[in-house]
Amino acid sequence: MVKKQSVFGVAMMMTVTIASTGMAEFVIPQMGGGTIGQGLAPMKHADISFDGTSIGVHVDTSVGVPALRALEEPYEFDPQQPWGVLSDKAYNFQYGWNSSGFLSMPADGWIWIEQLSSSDGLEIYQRPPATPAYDPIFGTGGSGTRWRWSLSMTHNVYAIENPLQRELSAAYRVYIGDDVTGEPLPQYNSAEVTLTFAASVWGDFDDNGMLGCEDIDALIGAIAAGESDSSFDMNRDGMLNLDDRDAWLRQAGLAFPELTGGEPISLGDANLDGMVDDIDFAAWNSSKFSSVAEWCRGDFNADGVVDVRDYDIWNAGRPTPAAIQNAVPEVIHAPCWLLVVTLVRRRSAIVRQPDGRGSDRYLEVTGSRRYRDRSLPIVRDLD
Ligand SMILES: [Ca+2]
Ligand SMILES: [Ca+2]
Ligand SMILES: [Ca+2]
Repeated sequence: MVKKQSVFGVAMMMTVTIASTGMAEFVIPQMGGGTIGQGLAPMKHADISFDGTSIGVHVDTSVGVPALRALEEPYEFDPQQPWGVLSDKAYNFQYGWNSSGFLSMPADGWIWIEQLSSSDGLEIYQRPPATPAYDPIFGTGGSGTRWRWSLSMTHNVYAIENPLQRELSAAYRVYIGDDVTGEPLPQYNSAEVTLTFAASVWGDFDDNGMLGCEDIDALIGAIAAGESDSSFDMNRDGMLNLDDRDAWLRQAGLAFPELTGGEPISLGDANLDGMVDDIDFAAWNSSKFSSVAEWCRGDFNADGVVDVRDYDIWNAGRPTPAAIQNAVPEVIHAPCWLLVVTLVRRRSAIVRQPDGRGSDRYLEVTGSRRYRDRSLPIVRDLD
């Protein structure tokens, strides 16, 4: 795969183009997502039965949990085609609604499927034999939550743009409803089933299921080095720059709403705990004037050095800067001022020295626990 790159020197920041136009190769959706065809990703059927009174559903457990996968360069979906709705999304259509045998419908009813719940961001589009193909269903795009099944094997497609979790699911009730309206007919018994999916968390570059320092440090390092690795292109604009840093911070904020209220992680929040405070200052302080291209050690602007520009970012990100501003009456952009800051702070603070980078500086994606970094130095102002 050929990647072209060009560098625009703007101040100290580089913007690298990842892909040039005209290189895209259009493909059609494959059952396993990405370019994984049916041979590698088998069908996984939810077999539906009806005995005249009750609906039954049985999901094939011999096939593993389907994985939502996105296309990788240079492959793209033609936006002019119906399946263009899957562009930039991880997707899969291994799951299929299937009849477990001959199905005889009552005179007044038909088999309907209602989506009861689904993971945030999960989208569903119908596929043949349902028509029109790739129309949104099951609540996607404001569509109805009920869907009339044709009784023929149907593999609808599940898609998500920026997965926040490794495990996603969608729950359904399969029932006999009015042939036209889908209103449930109470004389028949329904069945419920949950379909589960695996996904890679967007921005989890080391694929450990968590968004943490390892991930944003890798991103910052790639931006600082002027790399052209498209896997870091968080906002999918074909360039690698601070917009991708900001997109990662937005994604992390969405992943940890209990810390951030769903707002982006703030600039200057070195340890990603949802607060910009002295702990983050200490991270910056322990790396200052070093060639370090790591967010969690204070390179907030991804220029490969930890310096006064990063300090300014931290300072601007503080919700209540009173303590620092009391100690530092005015900001002077010079190394000598930083020495003053350090001296003032050493007089006015108890500083526990850092013990290097820890492995536990992360926030657990699947957990709701607040994970405060213990490996970073604690700075406690006395004033
Ligand atoms: Ca990670
Ligand atoms: Ca913090
Ligand atoms: Ca910097």
